[in-house]
Amino acid sequence: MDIVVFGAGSLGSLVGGLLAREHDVTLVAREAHARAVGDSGLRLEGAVADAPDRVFPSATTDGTGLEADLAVVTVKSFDTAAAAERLAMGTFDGVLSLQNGMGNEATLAARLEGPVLAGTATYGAVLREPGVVDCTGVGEVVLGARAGGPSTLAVRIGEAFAAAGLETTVAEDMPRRLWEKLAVNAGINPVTALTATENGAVLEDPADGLSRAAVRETARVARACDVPLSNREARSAMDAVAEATATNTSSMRQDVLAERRTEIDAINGHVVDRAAELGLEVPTNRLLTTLVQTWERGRDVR
Ligand code: KPL
Repeated sequence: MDIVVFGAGSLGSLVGGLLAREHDVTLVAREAHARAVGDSGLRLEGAVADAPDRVFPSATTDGTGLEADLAVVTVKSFDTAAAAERLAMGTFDGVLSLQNGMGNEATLAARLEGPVLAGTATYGAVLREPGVVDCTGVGEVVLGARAGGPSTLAVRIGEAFAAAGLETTVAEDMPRRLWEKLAVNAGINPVTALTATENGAVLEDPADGLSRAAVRETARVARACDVPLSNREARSAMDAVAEATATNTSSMRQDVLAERRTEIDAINGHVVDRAAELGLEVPTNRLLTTLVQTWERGRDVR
């Protein structure tokens, strides 16, 4: 399969690098990373079983006018609209969002003609330097039709991902899966970013109470949106991801360390906005959102 990975940061580079073991992959990346990958390939480090330590995807900084069977979108949520404008100048049989936060698929579908699938990824990944990505936790990719139900395209993409050795599930309940992943990110990302800890910290006193409250509130808002996600399911999803990626630096903490804008608006901010529309109180998500947004303002990255 010909696959373009649009947004080769940490997760995009890991997914693209793993896919390149089996498929023709093009990474759309920042200049230094694209140059390093073009010169000497992409080095895969860490918990990647059976991986050659170097793969050779193509790499470009220009995401316009590309053609492929599939575009995998891994840009930050606040860059989704800009990515969609560039993807619209290319030709793809399908587009798969593997991003954090809620609303990315709708943003893509509003601007693209072809089918847009929803996906989540719980792999831990860190881009160590241009041309080097570290897998810091084996998770899974879940993908399917964004409104739920069966999709032959999702099955085909699932087979292509599995053939490259990615842990992959094709799901027919993507709205629920997206809320479950939102709960995981709502519990892990801001807490690890604000406390400068690894993901495993949210399982322990004193951070566990804060993370669990954020997860509980998220599950409550999901249910108010007619998505069947119990508090217990959301909490065990977060616990499982935090355990599997215990030593990983969450993407939000990576953003804070690099003094970049975070995805707080599309994660906890989304919970706050939906709750306000529904007349629900989500004090923990509101507090975490306010703290991270205040940090962003202080760094002038909002
Ligand atoms: O999605 C993630 C992130 O860091 O954004 C998890 C799954 C929490 C892995 O770190």
